[in-house]
Amino acid sequence: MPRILITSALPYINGIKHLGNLVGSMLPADVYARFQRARGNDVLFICATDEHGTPAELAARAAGQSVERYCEEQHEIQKRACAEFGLSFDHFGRTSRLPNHRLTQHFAAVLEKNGLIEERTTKQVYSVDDARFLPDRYVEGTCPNCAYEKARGDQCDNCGRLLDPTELKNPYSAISGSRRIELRDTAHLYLLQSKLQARIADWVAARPGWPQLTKSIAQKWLKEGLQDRSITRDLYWGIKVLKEGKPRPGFEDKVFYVWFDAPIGYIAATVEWAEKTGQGWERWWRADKGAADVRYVQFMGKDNVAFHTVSFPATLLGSEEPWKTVDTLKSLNWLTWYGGKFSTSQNRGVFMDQALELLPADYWRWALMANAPESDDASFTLEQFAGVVNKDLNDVLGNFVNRVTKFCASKFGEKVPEGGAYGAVEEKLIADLDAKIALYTAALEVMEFRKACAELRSIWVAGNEYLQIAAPWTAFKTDPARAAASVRAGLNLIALFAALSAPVIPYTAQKMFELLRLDAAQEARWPSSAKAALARLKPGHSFTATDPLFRKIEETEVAAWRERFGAA
Ligand code: B3M
Ligand code: ZN
Repeated sequence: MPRILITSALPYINGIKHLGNLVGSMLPADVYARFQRARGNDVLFICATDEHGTPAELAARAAGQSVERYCEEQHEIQKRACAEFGLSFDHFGRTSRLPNHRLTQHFAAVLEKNGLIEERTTKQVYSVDDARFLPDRYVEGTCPNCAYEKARGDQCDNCGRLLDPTELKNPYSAISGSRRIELRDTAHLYLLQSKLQARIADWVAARPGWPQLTKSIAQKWLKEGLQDRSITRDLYWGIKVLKEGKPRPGFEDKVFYVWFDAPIGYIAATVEWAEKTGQGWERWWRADKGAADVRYVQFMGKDNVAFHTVSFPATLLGSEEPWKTVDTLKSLNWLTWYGGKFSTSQNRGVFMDQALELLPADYWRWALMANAPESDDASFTLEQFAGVVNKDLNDVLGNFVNRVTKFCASKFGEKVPEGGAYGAVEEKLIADLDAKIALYTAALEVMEFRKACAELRSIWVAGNEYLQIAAPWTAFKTDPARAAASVRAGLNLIALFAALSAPVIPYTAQKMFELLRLDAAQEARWPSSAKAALARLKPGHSFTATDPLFRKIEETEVAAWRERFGAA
C-alpha cells in the first residue's frame, strides 16, 4: 500500500487563525489527506502549533500570562477549532514539546560536527533600560525602505521588506518603548548555507514535478545565492543551545531561532504521534528505516516556501543523515478579505472560531476550496460566500438529495423501490459520470483544488440534469417501473455523491450516508466505476428522508456580518 506523509505548515501560536490561513495550508492538506485515505493509501497527516519566537513572547505579555501558560491555552484553542473544522490530523502536536527540543539540538550538533555551523560575534540591538538584547519583533522603528514609522525588527508591515533589527532608523524597544538603544557585541550560531548552495540546487533540480509557484520561489533564492544565517536569538522562550549535551558557554540566555526549530517540528510531532499510538515514526522519516518509499507532500502559503525549499532542506541534507525530504510541495497564494489584509487588531475578517458560530464547517470548507487562491491571490467576500453556498450547496447538491428522497418517500415509501431496469438514459448518465469522476480524481491527485471543486460541482449538476430528463414524477403516472428505476438511480447517486464529496465536505457526506443508512467508514472508498456505484443500493434497502442538508444565507445576514467583520 503506498504511504503518503502529509504536513501542513504549522500555525503560529499567537491567536486563532483566520480563513486565509486556513485555506493557505491546513484545509487543502486535509482535503488531500481525506482523498488519499479514500483511495486506500496509508496516510499520515501531521500538524502542530509553532510556539517559539518573539511573537509568542509578545502575545503572552500582552495577555498578561506566562508564555508557557499562554501557549498551552492557545494550543488547546487552536486544536479545538481545527477539530471542529474537520481537519483530520493524525496528530496535532506542539513545537515546544520535548521531542522537538531533542531533535533540534541533535540537528545543531551534527551540523556543527559537519563544519556547517560557526559561532560569530556581531553587533545586535540592545536596550539599556530593558537590560537585554532586542531580537526580531522586540524592536520597532522607521523602515529604511519606505519610512513607515512602526516597522518591526524582522519585517516592515507596510512595504513587506524583510529586515534585520539593526537596519531600523530611530529604533525603540517594543517592551518598554525606551529609545536608549545601543549596538552591542554578542555571539550567535550561523548555519553556513553558502556551503550548501550546490547541494540544494541539485536537490531542487531533482524535483522537476514541483508546482510552478513553488519552483519559481526556490529558483529565485538559489539565484540570489544562499546566505549564511543566524539560527540563535537572545530570547528566553525556545530551545536551549547546547554543547556536548551541556549549556553552551556564552549561550545561556539564548535559544534557537524559531524558523530553525519549527520545520523540525514536523518530525517531532510525528515522534509525539508515535509515542501516543505506539507506532514507529522512523518508517516515515528515515530513508534507512523504510521511509525511502514514502511520498512526502507539504502544504503552505507562499511566504513559507523559501524556508521549506532552502532552509529546512539545508538542515536535513547538511546533517548527512538519511532524512526524508519533501517530494511535492503545494504552495498557495493569499486569500484576502475584500482585497485587503485580515487583521485581528483592526477587526477585519472572519477567524476560525467566529466562522463556526455563524455556520457549519462545510459551508466554509466548500466556499474556501472552490475559491482557493491557487493561480493568484483571491479575495473572500461575504456576498460571494453567500452566493456559492446558496447556489452550489443548496440549489444543486441539497436540492437534489431533497427531491429524490422526498419523492421516493411519498410514492414508494422510505426504501429503494423495486422494479424497472436501467435503460439508455442511465447508460448515458454512467458514461457521463465516469468521465467527470476521472477528471475530478486527476485534479485532486495533482492538488488543483479549484478545478477539482468545479468538477465535483459538475458531477452534482449531472445528477440534477438526469433527474430533469428522467422526470420520475411524470413517469410515475404512466410507467411506474420506469419511475422506480430512476428513483433507484437517484438514491444511488446520493451515495456516490457522498463518497466523492467527502474530502471537501465531510460532515455533509456523513449525513448523506446516514440518511441512506450506510456506514460512512465503509462507504468512503473512492468510487472507481459509476456503473457499480449505481447498483450499490439494492431494492428494499431502507433510508430516512431528512430535512434539507443546507440552509440558504439571507441578505440580512450578509449585511449584519459585513458590519461585524469590517467589510463595510
Ligand atoms: N508558523 C507560518 C506562519 O505562522 C509558520 C509556519 C511554520 S512551518 C514549519 O506564518
Ligand atoms: Zn517599509
